[in-house]
Amino acid sequence: MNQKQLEQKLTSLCHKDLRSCQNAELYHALLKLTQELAQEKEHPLGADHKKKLYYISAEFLIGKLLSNNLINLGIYSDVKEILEQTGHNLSAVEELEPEPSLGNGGLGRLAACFLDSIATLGLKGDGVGLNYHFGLFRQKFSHNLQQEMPDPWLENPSWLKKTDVTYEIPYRNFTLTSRMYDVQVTGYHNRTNALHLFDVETVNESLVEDGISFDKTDIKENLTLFLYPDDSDRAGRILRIYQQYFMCANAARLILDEAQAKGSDLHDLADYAVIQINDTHPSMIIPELIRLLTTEHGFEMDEAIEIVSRICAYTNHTILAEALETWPIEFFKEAVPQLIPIMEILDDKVRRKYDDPSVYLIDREDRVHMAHMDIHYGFSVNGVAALHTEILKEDTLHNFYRLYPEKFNNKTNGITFRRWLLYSNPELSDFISSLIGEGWKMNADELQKLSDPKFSQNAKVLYRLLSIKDQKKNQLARYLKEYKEIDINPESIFDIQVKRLHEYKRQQMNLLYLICKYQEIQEGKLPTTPITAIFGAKAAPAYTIAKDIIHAILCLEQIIGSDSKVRPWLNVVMVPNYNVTLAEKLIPACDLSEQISLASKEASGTGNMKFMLNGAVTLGTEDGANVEIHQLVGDSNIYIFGDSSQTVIDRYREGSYRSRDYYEKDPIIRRAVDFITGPQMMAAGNSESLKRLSDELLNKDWFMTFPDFQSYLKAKEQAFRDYENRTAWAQKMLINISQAGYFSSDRTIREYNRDIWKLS
Ligand code: 26Q
Repeated sequence: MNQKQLEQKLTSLCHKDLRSCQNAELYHALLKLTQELAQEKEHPLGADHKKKLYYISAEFLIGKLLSNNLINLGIYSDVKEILEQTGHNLSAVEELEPEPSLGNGGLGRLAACFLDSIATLGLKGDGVGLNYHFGLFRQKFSHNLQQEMPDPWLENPSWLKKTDVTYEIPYRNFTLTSRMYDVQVTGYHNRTNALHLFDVETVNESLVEDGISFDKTDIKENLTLFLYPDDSDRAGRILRIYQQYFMCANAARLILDEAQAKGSDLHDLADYAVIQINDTHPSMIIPELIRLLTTEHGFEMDEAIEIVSRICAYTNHTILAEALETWPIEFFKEAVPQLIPIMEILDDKVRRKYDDPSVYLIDREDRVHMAHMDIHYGFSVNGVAALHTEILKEDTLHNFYRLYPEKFNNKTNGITFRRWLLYSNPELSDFISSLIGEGWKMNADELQKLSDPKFSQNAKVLYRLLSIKDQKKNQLARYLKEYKEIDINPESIFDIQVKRLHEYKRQQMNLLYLICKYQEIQEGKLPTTPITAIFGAKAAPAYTIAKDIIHAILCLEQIIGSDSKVRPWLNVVMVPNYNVTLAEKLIPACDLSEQISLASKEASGTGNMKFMLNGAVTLGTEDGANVEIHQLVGDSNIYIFGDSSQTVIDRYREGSYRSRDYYEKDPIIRRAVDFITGPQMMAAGNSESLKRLSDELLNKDWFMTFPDFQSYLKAKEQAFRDYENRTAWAQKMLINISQAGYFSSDRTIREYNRDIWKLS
């Protein structure tokens, strides 16, 4: 469709001249247009390839879809121009689109990037998940505390299309009728796949009371209300089982139906389907498929197990003990007793074969280890970055690796460059294309051409790179002012840490640094260039210490904000409601990317890749994919600090760490920690919360901020010094961009397909 035709089509969808349209009318027309164009690229069932991938995930953090779809359909610039010519502005139209927050962080965003790459590579693969009505909560700050509010995203019209597919999903004492809703997944200049989100028609949104609390007892009415309902009590935890089973039972029926529709007799299911289990949340797909094959399709148990084991592959995203799902068997008894005999058979087979209780499915306390089921009864186990996979093999899952070395493989994460560069940073995209042509958009490795000395030694290129960064910093400053009433100085260094709030990610270490900096500036030691430290993070509603960390950051923000001497030199900003939409604006504007998790704890990280691609320089530990970033860019283009993962793992094993020793010996640490409960903070905040945080650091500090602190300080100061040499800094930026091609999710998906899915 050329620009003229597009304009005519939009006019007919609006039923009036575009000039007289409101933004809401334009948004609805664009939504319809996009859906029609995307539909033309759908491939009917069975028309092309026989085998299909089902990517099952409790989270799909897809972000807003309008611009992404326009880009993938190749009409973004035409639409933008049409709007401008008729007196409108695409950004203003985008503001009307609600962001579906159907995920919480990296795992959900990864699933969304993967769907984009699967479609872009022309592979037949759909996502399967749940249609949460409220997704993750909307975050507000009041009195320096996080408040959680529901975040509705479903409206009419929406990207979600009702389908005719419905199933009867059995629970212990009732049955729910499900319905499948589809969101189109457009590939970049390629096919359209689907994200299938299942829902129950009986959900009752009016159950939501004050904030995000609701009555957890009536499953029919609350099943898909929220992503991660508060699981601090038993009812909340059982609700998660109901949700997970709902996702898996629907997925299982869909997979069997589609295979049969394509001619499978189910004995040959492996020729028609492969399932990627995204962390353990969808693990019930294994016993449910076995159950359906044996009870409804007449299979013998052994053959059913064999068939299912040949199609399921499991991805592990974490080594943190508390995130490895184990559920008391009584929860299953209460919600889905039909799975228990199957899981007992699966456990029994393991016990007969292996004399090692650490690999059993059901432990002595009658808890089911979901990951164990995936590893025994799946054909592939992958970690999400090289270091993470090594730690799984050598440490966390070592006893499984000894049994099944052939199942283990690494798939280093990636990100879609369509959203994280083409869309979020068109200025940089266009500049890259002007230097090396457009080929990098299809083949990200071509970015390496940017490391040619003819660019890295070229003053004009470096100057332009810096001026694009300035432009993005100015755009961010304007946006924060207009939409969040936050003032930041675009001439300052933008030092950014945005990610879920978790102690292992160590926002508290950044906080301690900023306290030191504040104290230094007060004493007259000024930085050469002012610093803006930006945080964005949501804390799980029941995670007390995470909320204490947010509280302390907000208190510091307030203290510095009212200190006229320090304020021009240091600004601490915690942006509320960090989400995909904000990430798209923050990341391109960043100078220094904080990736400071305790080595061994961050499985991969994907924010680190987005920052690098946009020309930020990383300040990070040798953790997750930082290790691979470091290898690619070399020592002089990254700031690495802190203890190695081996040192950390050994220190945990010895149990030798005492944070108080560091506090007593190191006056800098002592002064910063004392500040948390000092008079200024106490006046700004809540003494109980501040005291709890300080006690946690002094008596536990489980994620070892103190041992890394001096090394963090040194590396960060070095980065700020280096920033002053603008040419040298621009060279670091360029090298980072040039090496980012490896982190395209197209590369990751090619590897999944080559080693695991084997789709044609
Ligand atoms: C577990 C049990 C009960 C309730 C909830 C959970 C739960 C929920 C979400 C456990 C884990 C998650 C999310 C994990 C996650 O986002 N992991 C991140 O995955 C990214 C993609 O692979 C990695 O880059 C990050 O390093 C990893 O932290």
